[in-house]
Amino acid sequence: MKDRLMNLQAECLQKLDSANTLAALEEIRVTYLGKKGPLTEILRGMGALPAEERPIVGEIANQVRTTLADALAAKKEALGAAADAARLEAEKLDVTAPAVLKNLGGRHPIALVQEEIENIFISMGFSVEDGPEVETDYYNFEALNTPADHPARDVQDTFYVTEKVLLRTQTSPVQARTMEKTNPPIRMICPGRVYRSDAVDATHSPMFHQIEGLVVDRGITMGDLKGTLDLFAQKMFGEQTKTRFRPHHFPFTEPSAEVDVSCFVCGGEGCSLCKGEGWIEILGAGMVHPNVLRASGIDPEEYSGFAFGMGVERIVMTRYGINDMRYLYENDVRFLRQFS
Ligand code: 2NM
Repeated sequence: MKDRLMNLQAECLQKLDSANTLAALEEIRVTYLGKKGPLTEILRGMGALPAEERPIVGEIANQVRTTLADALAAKKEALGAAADAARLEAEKLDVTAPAVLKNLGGRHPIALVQEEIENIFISMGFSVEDGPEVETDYYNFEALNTPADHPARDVQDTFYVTEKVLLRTQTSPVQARTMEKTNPPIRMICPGRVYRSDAVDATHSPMFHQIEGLVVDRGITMGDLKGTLDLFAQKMFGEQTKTRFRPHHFPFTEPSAEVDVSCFVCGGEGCSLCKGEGWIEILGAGMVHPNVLRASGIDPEEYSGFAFGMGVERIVMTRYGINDMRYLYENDVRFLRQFS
């Protein structure tokens, strides 16, 4: 009986040795240690043995069972560790390897120029504000001293949603809203989309981008306007840039001016960019009309202000020599890639 037990143990250990899957281990366990296995059979049959052999066989059988159970457990752990190692090896990846960058996008030139302009004004202490693109007639026109019979209010020029609600034609309603809710001093710009009922061509689009600025405080003069726009022009187009104010009319400012910058290509000599003029028109500006201040609850006897506005597309086109606005909206990657 002892020999049989020792043979069983040797046989089982040998099989364990060559087993290399968890399934094979389980099969070995069932075969040797299972309820129908030889070891169970021997232990069950002990009653038939002579009394003096029982404790001896019992002890050996228990030893064999312990030995085999331990060997099974050890092998199971070894197989598990090997499987873990194999999986780690198979799933290994180099997190420091450079990524494969396919068709990486870039910033749109309108966004680039808008941010550049924002940063110039932020550096002068302006805040950047925004407001709704779907506006009321009040903020878009009334509050900005634009009377009911003004051509800008014509349905030909403006997209109306209802009689009193429209797509803003300028970003100045944001300034009216800001003046209404903030006490001076105010120094702000408002970049954003505006909408006008224009047919698409090389220089027109029914949607375009504006940046308008506003400063309101005690004692603000046209000198402050000139100084601010001079500094802006220098930072935007180069240190030697000059500005030129030409008298103009806007309903929300008085006096008003169109503002040119000296040509950054020829410096004022005249070239193809400035069409021989030496100057490029980029801004409208003026001193905020007393009616505009009053409409927003600011006393024009105590405060004065200046405001200005520019079209972002026009600046992008001038800056990069783009002769057709439609390129800016077509999103052809051959065009866009040139800016990233
Ligand atoms: C321009 C030109 C001149 C302007 C005026 C105002 C406000 F709200 F203060 F009345 N905001 N922007 C303004 C003045 C805009 O754009 C060509």
